[in-house]
Amino acid sequence: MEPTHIEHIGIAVRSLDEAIPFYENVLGLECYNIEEVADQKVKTAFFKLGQTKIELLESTDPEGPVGKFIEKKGEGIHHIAFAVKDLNNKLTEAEAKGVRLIDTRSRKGAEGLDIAFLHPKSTFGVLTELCEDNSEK
Ligand code: CMX
Repeated sequence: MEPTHIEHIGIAVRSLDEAIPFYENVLGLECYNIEEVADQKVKTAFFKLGQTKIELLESTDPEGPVGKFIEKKGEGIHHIAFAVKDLNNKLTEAEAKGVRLIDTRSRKGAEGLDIAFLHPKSTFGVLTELCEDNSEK
C-alpha cells in the first residue's frame, strides 16, 4: 500500500456542537470545515494538525454507519484513514492479499477526496479507510 501519511482519524460523537469546543478550547485546534456527507449519513467537522486531520462524525440517521456504531459501542475512534496513491490499484492489491473490501472501487468522500473502506473484520478490528486527493490532477 505504501501510505504516505495518516490522512485523518475519524471520531464518532453524539453531537458536533458538544464535541467541537473540546478540540477548539482545550486542544486549541481550529475547526476549518463543517460538511454534511449525505451519502454516508453523517455531518463532519475537520481540524488540521500537521499533515493529519481529525474528523468528528455526527450521525444524521440512526441506521447509518456512525449511528449504528454509537448505538453499539458509544462515542470513540471510528476509523483511521491512510493517504495512498493509485487508490483503485491498491484496492485490487489488498483484495488479492485476502483483505475484505467494503468498497471495491473508490467513491467521493468528505473534502472531495476519493475514498474506500476495508472491513474491520479483516483489519484487526479497526475500520480502515484509504484515500487519495485527486483534486489537482
Ligand atoms: N470499527 C470497528 N468495528 C466496527 C466498526 C468500526 N467503525 N463498525 C462496525 N464494526 C464491527 C461491528 O461491531 C460488528 O462486529 P461484531 O460482529 O463482532 O459485533 C462488525 O463490525 C459488523 O458490524 P455490523 O453491525 O454487522 O455491520 P454494520 O452494518 O454496522 O457495518 C461496516 C459495519 C464497517 C461494514 C459499515 O459501518 C461500513 O460500511 N462502514 C464504511 C462507511 C463508513 O463508516 N462511513 C462513515 C464515515 C464516512 C466519512 O468518513 O465521511
